[in-house]
Amino acid sequence: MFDVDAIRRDFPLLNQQTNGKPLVYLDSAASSQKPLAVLDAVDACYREYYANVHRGIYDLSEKSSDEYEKARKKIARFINAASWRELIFTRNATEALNLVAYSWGLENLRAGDTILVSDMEHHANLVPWQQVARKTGATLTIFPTTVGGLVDMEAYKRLLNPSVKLVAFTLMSNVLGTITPAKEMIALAHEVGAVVVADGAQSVPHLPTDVQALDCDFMAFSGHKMLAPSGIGALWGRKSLLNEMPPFLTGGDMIKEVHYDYSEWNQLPWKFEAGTPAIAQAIGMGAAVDYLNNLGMAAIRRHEIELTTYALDRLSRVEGVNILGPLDPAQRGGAIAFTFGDIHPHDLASMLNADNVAIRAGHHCAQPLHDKLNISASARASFYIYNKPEEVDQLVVSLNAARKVFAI
Ligand code: C6P
Repeated sequence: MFDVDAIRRDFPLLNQQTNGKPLVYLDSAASSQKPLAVLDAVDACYREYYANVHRGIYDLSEKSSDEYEKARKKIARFINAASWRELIFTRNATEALNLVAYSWGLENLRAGDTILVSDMEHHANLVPWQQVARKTGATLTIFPTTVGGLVDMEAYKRLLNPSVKLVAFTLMSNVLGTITPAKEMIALAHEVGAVVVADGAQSVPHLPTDVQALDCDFMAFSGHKMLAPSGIGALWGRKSLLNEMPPFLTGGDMIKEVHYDYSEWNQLPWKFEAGTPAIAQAIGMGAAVDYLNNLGMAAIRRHEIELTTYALDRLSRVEGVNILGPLDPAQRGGAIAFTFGDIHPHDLASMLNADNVAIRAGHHCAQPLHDKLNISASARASFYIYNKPEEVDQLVVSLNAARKVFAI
């Protein structure tokens, strides 16, 4: 039983009103709220055993290091990594993607090589590849989505050839909601010898994830979209690749030996974790994974499909609403971007805010996709484990009120 009322009791922030109107939080694709279990884990870290990790030969530091490494193991299991050594803590998905671009990309790409990315990528999975292409002389090629917001598999296959050394794409679009057919896409990319970088920022919080079954080479994700504190995320990478890669950042903790004229690197995963890490945040991410596991990722996905089905149906019946991305809930996640007549999404979000309904408006860090769709911005409602159908109803009521004000 997926008991949303019980879940909501774990999220004190959701239980608030402004001008007598209850908060309707529909922006979890930007960042999720945090349950008590995560707040308590972070609080306990600072109150009871906080110290720097991997450095102190005293009880507090050993406890802190243990808890930090326990969190890593939980998160590695959560995505079914073959080894916890393949799980590198980063600040967020953006830093994880930059790590691959600057470490693997600069070392392995050169003129004549192709980097292939989709047309619906978040800037975090596009701009680093633009930079690497500029620095190495490699060519950046974009593969398209169809009018319906699905990957154009025929075009993708046509663009794959032995010059393609790296393919990077999202597992779930933060604008179109599209769940990409990743397994098939990865197998096709491997056939031409390409390395595959999967952006799991939106998918890992919402879908069961198994990096071994997917068979990708790298996957990036953020803690803050999956109930954890901000400031912590992860890169999972295949050990054989990570072992060969140079460090991204250098300094303390990532070294085995340092001399004035040379240094040797620490083993995985610490080779890629320079400096004091986000200790309490990582421990909070471990607690978030426990919370998600208790609910069960399959049950979370079922809840999301139910809510998305309901929302797509209700929204599509609001005159003037144009939903972006696939309309089949099985092919998409719970981030629903839309335009509403000629109301600017920022004006719409401000009006909805007056009803205490929080949505996101703008290009959602996917400006090229909006350019392609010939729109400057969109509004986006996104759901998570604590959202309920009544909140979709409130969104629809507020949209209809906005329609009257803007006379569309
Ligand atoms: N998208 C959104 O509102 P960071 O900011 O590093 O935690 O995540 C970056 C990122 C990468 N890929 C995808 C598919 C994403 O959705 C995001 C973050 C948020 O859509 C904030 S812009």
